[in-house]
Amino acid sequence: QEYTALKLKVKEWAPEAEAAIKEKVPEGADVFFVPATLRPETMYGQTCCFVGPKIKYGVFKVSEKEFFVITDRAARNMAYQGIFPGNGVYEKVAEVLGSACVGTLVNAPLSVHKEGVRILPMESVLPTKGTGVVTSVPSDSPDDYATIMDLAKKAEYYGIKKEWAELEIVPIIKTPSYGDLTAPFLVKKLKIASPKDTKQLEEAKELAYKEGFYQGIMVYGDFKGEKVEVAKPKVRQQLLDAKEGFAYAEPERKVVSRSG
Ligand code: ZZB
Repeated sequence: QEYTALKLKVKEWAPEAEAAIKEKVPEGADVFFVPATLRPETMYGQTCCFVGPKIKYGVFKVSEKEFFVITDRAARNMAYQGIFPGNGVYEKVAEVLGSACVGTLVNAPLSVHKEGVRILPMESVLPTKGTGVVTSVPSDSPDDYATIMDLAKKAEYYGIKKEWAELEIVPIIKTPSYGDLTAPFLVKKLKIASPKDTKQLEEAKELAYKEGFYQGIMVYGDFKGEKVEVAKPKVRQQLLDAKEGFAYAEPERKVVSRSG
């Protein structure tokens, strides 16, 4: 599974996370949340970034100036992919729970939201997949759309500011069947009421992947008007060239997975 890992630089820490990492990261160093995505062409539409509230994350040293927030498992994998300075070596300088990070403001590369996006909680984040950090694109990911709707509805319960979950959802890709906001369309069509409707969400995800990849046309960004199939590797390459992203491969898993 070949992912694009994206570097979301922390602009302002949530207080609890700040307390956990303070004095463990040198002053002036940059810390990045690093989600893994299969859909680099949708990065314009990022409106927040999810962590599992109960997941334990490490803060790993890439250099004196750069630190990554990811799971231990992802750090171990990255250590064999030339992402850290020494082969097989990864230095953890701090640990922080996902819930402590909620509210942190990060810069999301390519996102229309230049002011930054917030770290928000998502119960369904798997600690065993990708980096355990998931960037949210509610225009094109049904899971993300269902989750932000729920977060906005129950903001107080989740201990977040409602407006953190209400950033504008801008059309990125249009398809003949679902219009220019695929995820909201499918969530409505399949009558998905909450992130707990996992069976329908799985179906919506499959439909969104297929239609988006084979029929999608970009309606935003440098490759506006081009087919998704064609634009996808180009957007990815831009992120790699700008050092805002890097390739991250997931070791073989037992389940059969689709190719990215
Ligand atoms: C941004 C994005 C935009 C994604 C989209 C999807 C879609 P899959 O599809 O199951 O093989 N993801 C990554 N890591 C995790 C994790 N640890 N827990 C839960 N979800 C995770 O998985 C790949 C996608 O699942 C990734 O690509 C990521 O969300 C999420 F418009 O990144 B994606 C129709 C899907 N659209």
